[in-house]
Amino acid sequence: MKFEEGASYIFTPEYDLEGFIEFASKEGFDFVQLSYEAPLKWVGKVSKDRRKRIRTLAKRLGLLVYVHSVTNAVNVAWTNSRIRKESLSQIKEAIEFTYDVGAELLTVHPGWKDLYGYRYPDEAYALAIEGHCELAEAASEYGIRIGIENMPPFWLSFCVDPKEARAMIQAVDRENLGSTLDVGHANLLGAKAIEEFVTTLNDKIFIIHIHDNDGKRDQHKVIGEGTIDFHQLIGLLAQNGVNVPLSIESHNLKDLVKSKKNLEQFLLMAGQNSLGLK
Ligand SMILES: [Mn+2]
Repeated sequence: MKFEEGASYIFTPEYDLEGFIEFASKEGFDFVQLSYEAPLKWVGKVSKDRRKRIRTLAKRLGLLVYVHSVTNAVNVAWTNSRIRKESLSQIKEAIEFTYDVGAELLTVHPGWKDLYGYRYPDEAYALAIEGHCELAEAASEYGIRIGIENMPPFWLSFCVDPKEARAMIQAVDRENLGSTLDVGHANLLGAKAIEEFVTTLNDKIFIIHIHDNDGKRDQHKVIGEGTIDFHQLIGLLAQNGVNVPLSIESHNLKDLVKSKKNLEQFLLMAGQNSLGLK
């Protein structure tokens, strides 16, 4: 099994999309995950022409592209209906951006309970499901899949543990909607959680976000510098036939390069253990 390895750049104040694509190509990544953060100046303002140039550049360099949707202040479960409408509209813009840059998979967040959602969690959950159905339908018109990401166990987010993640995907029940499995977030639930996610979600996992942490905080550390057992993770993926892109999420380019090197060591080790990996 050969996994695609990708670079994803998060929490960065500057966002040079073309430069990032060139960096990823130079460092031998198979794909890039671009973040669409509409309210900020860089991505939301990317013209149609520039999107086309990005698509052409990635194609010329042989890189696949995946997209992470706007997340800041965006919530499919807002109980304030006008703000919720704006959230859905920004995620739909992200779907269009995904299409324009030649990608076919968009990661979104599951939504969370706001002030009233906290008091009426069933109603908030119903809003989240209805919102994801609407988004899945909008995405299917572009031939795009949506992965709902599992979140760290903080705040009031939906889709934190494997059962919740599976239940949300089943409730939406659209072929083009599945899971973005973030193993760093999963690790915050305990050592067994990653395994439970892989076995529970299985063929509904569309892409994996990969980074490390100490099991307590969502640190986005370099792979191998936290408590995640990557050797075990790769074995699990192979045993379950989950051959999906591995998107390394780092704070900076240096960490991305280090993480890639370490990930390749883990892949190599797993291969040596006769799990059929290459
Ligand atoms: Mn993530």
